[in-house]
Amino acid sequence: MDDKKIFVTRPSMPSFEEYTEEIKSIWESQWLTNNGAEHEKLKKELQDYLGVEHVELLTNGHMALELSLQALGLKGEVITTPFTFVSTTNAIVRNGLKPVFCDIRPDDYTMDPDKIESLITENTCAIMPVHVYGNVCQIEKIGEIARKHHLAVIYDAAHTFGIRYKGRGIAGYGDASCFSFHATKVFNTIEGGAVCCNAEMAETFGKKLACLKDFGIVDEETVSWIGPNAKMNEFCAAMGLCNLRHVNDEIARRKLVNDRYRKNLEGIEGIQLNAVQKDVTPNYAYFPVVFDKEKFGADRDEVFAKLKENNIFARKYFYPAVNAMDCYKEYDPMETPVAYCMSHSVLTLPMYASLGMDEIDRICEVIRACGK
Ligand code: T4K
Repeated sequence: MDDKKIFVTRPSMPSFEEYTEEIKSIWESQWLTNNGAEHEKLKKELQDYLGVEHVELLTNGHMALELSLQALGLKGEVITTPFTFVSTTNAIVRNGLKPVFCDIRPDDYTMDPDKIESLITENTCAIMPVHVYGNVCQIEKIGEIARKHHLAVIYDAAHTFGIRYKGRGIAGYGDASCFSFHATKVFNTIEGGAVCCNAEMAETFGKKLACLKDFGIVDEETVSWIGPNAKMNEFCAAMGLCNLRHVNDEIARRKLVNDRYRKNLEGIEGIQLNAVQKDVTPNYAYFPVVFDKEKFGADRDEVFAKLKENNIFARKYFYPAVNAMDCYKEYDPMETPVAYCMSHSVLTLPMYASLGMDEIDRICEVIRACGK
């Protein structure tokens, strides 16, 4: 067994010198948080990079989801996917809204638009789909349904940094898109997140978000909403400014990792690799693999255990499906059978820019040895 542990991911980081150079100005200004200079600079640079008119920076991706729902002032039911990180659903429930789970597509694991309309009731107010693993949702179909039924669409875009769809930044679709800049993401600000929207939404929704993330304070004597503290601080923004300089290189190196995995695993019976989507410029955020025991000879849990024995820590993102979690026991996970099945058969393999080609070959060798 190789002694070196391989984790599902490692954060991308600038050099120590680049970061310390970036934070020098914070000592000069003694401005640590509350929309400081680094915050403002990052906001502007992200607007350009993501190709979107408004970016509101936040403490994390979860607060992006939670505050988007609050800023829209929604009431009732939100149609969402159970095949996601629990944050998506928690954001809905913590706003006093009711999640209604829609099943997913078997090839890219995103919400199945053909199953949305049957879930719409007079109480439905919004759809919250997830571009899971960086796979872009069926944007046009979801948009059409939302327009027909007057529903808001808030995308959980936590996995989708830098992705373009039909040549346009993914952040510009829907009423709002919520990003995570957590350490484990393609682009990180240590902890962080953002809500992105177009100019039209920025006027009301964007302005409200800016107040909501600061307790709902409008000015020194006016508090108009009940908000938390969800402001990104200067040290996180500085990390973002450094990482943004290298993010194209980060994605290019992830592509090499992706290609090596594909070369090793493509064509093996019983192994389904992630869909290659038309019109999408990907970011290679995750490398999900679905195992079919009948055909491959081993199930997901057996492969997971064998990898672990070899010091390779793949993860079962996303198991259990949210509607199978203890805290959501009022739901029946069998009502979304595709999500249920995927959550039992998917494994996300290690994926990060500095993962070595020899390490990928070793991971694939362990996987292949599990098969027939
Ligand atoms: N929506 C979706 C669809 C999401 O996936 C997420 C977050 C959110 C919303 C909410 O966004 P945030 O509020 O988190 O910004 C991780 C992340 O904490 C979470 O951000 C992410 N999704 C989720 C999919 O994965 P864990 O509990 O699996 O992380 P953890 O600590 O086990 O880290 C995974 C591996 O990464 C470690 O084994 C080693 C490596 N690692 C991790 C950290 C934190 C490092 O090498 N260095 C580090 O600093 O949740």
